[in-house]
Amino acid sequence: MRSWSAPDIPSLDALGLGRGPAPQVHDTAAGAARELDPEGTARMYVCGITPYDATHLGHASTYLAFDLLQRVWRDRGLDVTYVQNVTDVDDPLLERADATGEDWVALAERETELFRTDMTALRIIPPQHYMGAVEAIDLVVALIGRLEEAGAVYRVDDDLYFDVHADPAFGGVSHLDAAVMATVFAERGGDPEREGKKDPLDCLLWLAERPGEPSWDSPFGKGRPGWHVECSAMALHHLGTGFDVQGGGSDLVFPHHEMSASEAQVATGEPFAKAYVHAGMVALDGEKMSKSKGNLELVSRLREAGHDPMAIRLALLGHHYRSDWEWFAGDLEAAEQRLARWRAAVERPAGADAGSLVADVRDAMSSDLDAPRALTIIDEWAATEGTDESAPATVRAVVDALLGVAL
Ligand code: 5CA
Ligand code: ZN
Repeated sequence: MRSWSAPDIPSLDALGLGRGPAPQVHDTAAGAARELDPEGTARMYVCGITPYDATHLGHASTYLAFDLLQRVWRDRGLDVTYVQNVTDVDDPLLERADATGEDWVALAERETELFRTDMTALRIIPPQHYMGAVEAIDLVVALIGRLEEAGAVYRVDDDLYFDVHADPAFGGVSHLDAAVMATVFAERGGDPEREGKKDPLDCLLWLAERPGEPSWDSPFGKGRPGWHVECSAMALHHLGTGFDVQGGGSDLVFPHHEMSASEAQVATGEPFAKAYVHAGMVALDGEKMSKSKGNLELVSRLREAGHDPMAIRLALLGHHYRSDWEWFAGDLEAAEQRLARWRAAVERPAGADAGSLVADVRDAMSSDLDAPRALTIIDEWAATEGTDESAPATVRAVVDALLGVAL
């Protein structure tokens, strides 16, 4: 499906500032930071929205984290092939459409379009391949066929399940023990209690047609894809195996990223991603911001209220991407003041020498995307007077290239 328009990204190299260092990023599977420095092109898949409600600040914060990683890679001189999905057919979407009486396709299209508008306003770099689950049905069917050949598929009634024991590396993303997996699986869309399954953790690959629900033809009968296999199929199709980063919020570590990695690994015999990178959860009123609970602060609502998207972006940048944090309206006021201070500082005819600032911001951003540290470095520069006439333009370019904030 259509992606959204890309922001301009200045090249610091072209401005004579050289190239930045390789990023060190925390890999959930390794439990440690890893250097992510591929040759030539970095390949990244980030799990996209389920479009049954509007983009909230939790979504924005997660996509911002991967936007920052792209900026570090680009500053290093790499190209980035970036893929993102839209889960445009799944239980929560169909349930919402049913509850409100809206056509599920129209609901998904409307919310996906709002998401594109929000991402554009926040200057989030778009994926080159933006693909809906509906568009990927053939890819999913082909992948399930490969899993069948590998002996990893069985039926419960007319539904198809993936046998998690077919993957010797199962558990290698989350490292959770079986009891915790069963609890989390039940909380996040799984069905550990279903009778007829070989293992409670086995996950759905193909859901046979249900009355009143959309379905597609397949060699296994009419139905629709399970959630996890959708992402395995799209990532493998666009990126192949062993791509650099599988990303998303930390609520996707298990079961989603564990299952999609296992399915891909059993089908191909190769590791799925090199690193699994997860953003922390944003809360509101003491609880994880979520469409299902309704405790949301929407990007579109803040924009409509007249807040500058660059201030929204700065407010999100004030929190390290891996931390869980709570949104307070005061964050936005503070970010608006910071934005005004920075804008005034880059409008000055001269400022303090920015030579060490460039290196320091690069160091912060390549050290597990430490945006809060980068903000402090810019704050200090903005608060200092100086006579370097080239410094304001340099700082403007650094803030744009590495933090994505247009001053
Ligand atoms: N469509 C699936 C992924 S294939 C999905 O999780 N959709 S979602 O709409 O629920 O979430 C979209 C992205 O936002 C996911 O990466 C998810 O991890 C992230 N996310 C959801 N809620 C929050 C939150 N409160 N804070 C931070 N990130 C969040
Ligand atoms: Zn996904």
